[in-house]
Amino acid sequence: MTRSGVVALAGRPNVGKSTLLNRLVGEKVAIVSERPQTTRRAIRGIVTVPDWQMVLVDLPGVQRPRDPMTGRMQSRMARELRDSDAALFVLNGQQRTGPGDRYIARAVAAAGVPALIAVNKADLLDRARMAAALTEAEALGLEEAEIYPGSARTGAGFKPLLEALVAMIPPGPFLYPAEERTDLAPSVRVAELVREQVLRRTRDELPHAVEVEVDETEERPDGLLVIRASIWAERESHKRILIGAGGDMIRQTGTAARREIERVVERRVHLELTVRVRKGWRGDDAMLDRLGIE
Ligand SMILES: Nc1nc2c(ncn2[C@@H]2O[C@H](COP(=O)(O)OP(=O)(O)OP(=O)(O)O)[C@@H](O)[C@H]2O)c(=O)[nH]1
Ligand SMILES: [Mg+2]
Repeated sequence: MTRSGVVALAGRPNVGKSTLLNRLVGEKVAIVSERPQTTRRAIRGIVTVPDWQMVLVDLPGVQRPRDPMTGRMQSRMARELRDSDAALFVLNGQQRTGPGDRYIARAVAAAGVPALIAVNKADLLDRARMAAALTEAEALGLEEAEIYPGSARTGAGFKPLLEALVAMIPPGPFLYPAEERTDLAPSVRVAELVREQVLRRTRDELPHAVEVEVDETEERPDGLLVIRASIWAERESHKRILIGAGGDMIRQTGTAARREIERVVERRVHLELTVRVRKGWRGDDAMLDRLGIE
């Protein structure tokens, strides 16, 4: 008899949900960056062993809605929590818990699913801060939820957490083929890898103002994969930054993204990037629909 279940990862932006997902899956499924709100879509990562399958849903970090995009990301969280078998609430042990965490704790409690709390970034905490973080986690009021300290970056504390998650999944048939690691469409996965490199090279409001879309993929007879993608910016000034002096920035972005893409598709890639401007795309429902940001 197999077991299978869906575990939703919730937490404030930047606490390390995607890093933890990638570690659990053993592959880069979700992109990671220092910028808050890196994850914009609910991304599924799948772990399969002979007798169980766990589908982890990496949810966008939650904060106060500021624009229609953030609003969509939040209602998605509530829905995904309700539809899951268990919730993993991730905290950044470096930060004190705050209103955002209490909001998420209420959403987890309202969803009525069993929950665990991971206190992440243990590698950056001294004993006193870790002790305080555990006490703050306890004070969030999810009384049934066990608390696991650890580090998604180093893997410390990861085994007991995984075992506890596995114990929460119910009997049932596998939801995805055993070899699948994610439900992301290949073109979206590629677009995300480009966006990750843009995030690493931009700051302030620019990371939030950028989206990437794959326009075309062409397989050459010699096996080369030609990918054309657009980087959407909201302003001409953003476009200039993204292209950089003499095209330096876009070239570096393209080279780094191509390497990451080649690792995932396991073949040679030629990547062509074009920076385009669409004013206010984050408030444009048609554009958000097309980009799959529900
Ligand atoms: N030192 C340390 N850094 C970590 C750890 N986990 C994640 N990070 C870093 O924290 C930053 C945010 O990580 P993400 O995995 O993108 O965080 P997230 O919760 O998915 O963020 P959003 O998608 O914005 O909600 C990145 O720079 C990670 O490398 C950890 O255990 N230790
Ligand atoms: Mg993320």
